[in-house]
Amino acid sequence: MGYKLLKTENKARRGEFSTVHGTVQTPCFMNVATVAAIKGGLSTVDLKEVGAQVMLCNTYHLHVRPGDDKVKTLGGLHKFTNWDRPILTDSGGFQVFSLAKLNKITEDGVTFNSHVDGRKIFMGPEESMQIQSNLGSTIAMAFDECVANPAKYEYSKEACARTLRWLERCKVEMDRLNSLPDTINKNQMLFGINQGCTFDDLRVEHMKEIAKMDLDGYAIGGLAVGEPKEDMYRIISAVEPFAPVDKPRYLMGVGTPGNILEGVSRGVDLFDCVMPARNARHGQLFTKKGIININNAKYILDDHPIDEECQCPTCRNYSRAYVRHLLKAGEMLGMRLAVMHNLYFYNNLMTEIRENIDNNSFEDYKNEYVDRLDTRI
Ligand code: PRF
Ligand code: ZN
Repeated sequence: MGYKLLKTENKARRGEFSTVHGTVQTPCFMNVATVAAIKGGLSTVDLKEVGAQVMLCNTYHLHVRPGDDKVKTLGGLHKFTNWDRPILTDSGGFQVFSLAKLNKITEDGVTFNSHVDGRKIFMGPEESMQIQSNLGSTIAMAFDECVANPAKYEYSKEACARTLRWLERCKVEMDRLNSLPDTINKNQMLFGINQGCTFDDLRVEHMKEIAKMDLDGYAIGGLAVGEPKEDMYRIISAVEPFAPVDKPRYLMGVGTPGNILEGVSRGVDLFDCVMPARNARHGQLFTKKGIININNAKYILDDHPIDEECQCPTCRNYSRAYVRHLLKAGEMLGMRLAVMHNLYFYNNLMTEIRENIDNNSFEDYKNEYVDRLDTRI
C-alpha cells in the first residue's frame, strides 16, 4: 500500500496510489458526493460509467445525517453506498467553518450549530477521527482550521500552529482506532493538511513540520477560498519542494480545468471540486472548445451532442436540444445527463493528463488547452 512515483515530466508526476480498496492512477480527480451521493441523481453505478476512481464524502454532513453510528451499523460507507473503490472523507473542519453557524474555536475543537436542525455539536480532532473511522473510509483527512481569506498574519500563524497540534492528536487517535477489534477499515489512511493562508513563510514552515510526521498523504488546504489564482499557484510552488516525494499531494477544492492543469504542472496528484456537478445543474457544460451554456436559445434546434469528441453516456445518446429541453422543463433527467457529461469530462481530462505525462507531452498539452478550457463560448 502507498504511493509509487512512476514517471515525471518537469514537476508533473505520474503515479499509482494503492489502498485496501484498490489502486488509484494519479493525477486523479475525486468525485464529490458530500452526503454519500453525487448531486444531480447519479448512482455509484453511474459513477463507474463516468470513469470515476475515487468518491469523496463529508464527515460533517454524514455525522449530522444519517449519523456515522448508523452507517457503521450498516457496515460502513462502502457497503452503504455500494461503492467498492476508494472513498476519501473530508474531516469536517472546512465545512464547519464554511457552513455551520460557528460558535467558538478552542484548543479542544469547534462548537457549532447543525445546518439541519440547529442543534449544538462539538467536533475536535478525536471526534473527527472517530466519525471517519465509523464511516470506514479509505482515507481520512486531518481536522484542520481553514482561515477565511483575507486573514491577518498573526491569526493565520496561530491557526496554523493549532492545526499542527490537532494533526498530532489526529494521528494518535487514528492509530488507536485502527487497532480496535470492531473497526470497519483497520487500514484507514490519514492525510495531513497544509495551511498558512497566502503567507509563504507560514506555509513552508508548516509543510516542513507535517512532512516529518510520516502521514499517508499531504493536502494543501486553505486555497481557492477567494484569493487571486496567482497567489494559489505561488503557494503551491512554494510548498511543493517540502512535500515528501513518496506520498500523494492533494489540492483541496480545486478547481477549473485550467487550475487542475496548473496544479499538475506544479506537482499535485489529487484534486476535488464541486464545480463540474454544480455547473452542470445550472446548464454550464464543459467541452474541449470551452464552456457552453445549454440554456442559450441557439441550442433549441441543435441536434449535435454536447461535445462531438465526448464518449460519455449523454453524448453517445442524446442531443444538446434534448438536454436543454429537459433542464428547461425542470426534469430530473436533464440534471442527470448534464452532470454525467461534466463528470466524464473531468475524469477524462485526468486520463488525458496521465497519458500525456507518460508520453512526455504534458507541457504541450497543457499549453494548448489551458486558456481554451475555461473560456465561455
Ligand atoms: N480544509 C479541509 N477541507 C477543504 C479545504 C480545507 O482547507 C478546502 C480549501 N479549498 C476545501 N476543502 N479540511
Ligand atoms: Zn459528454
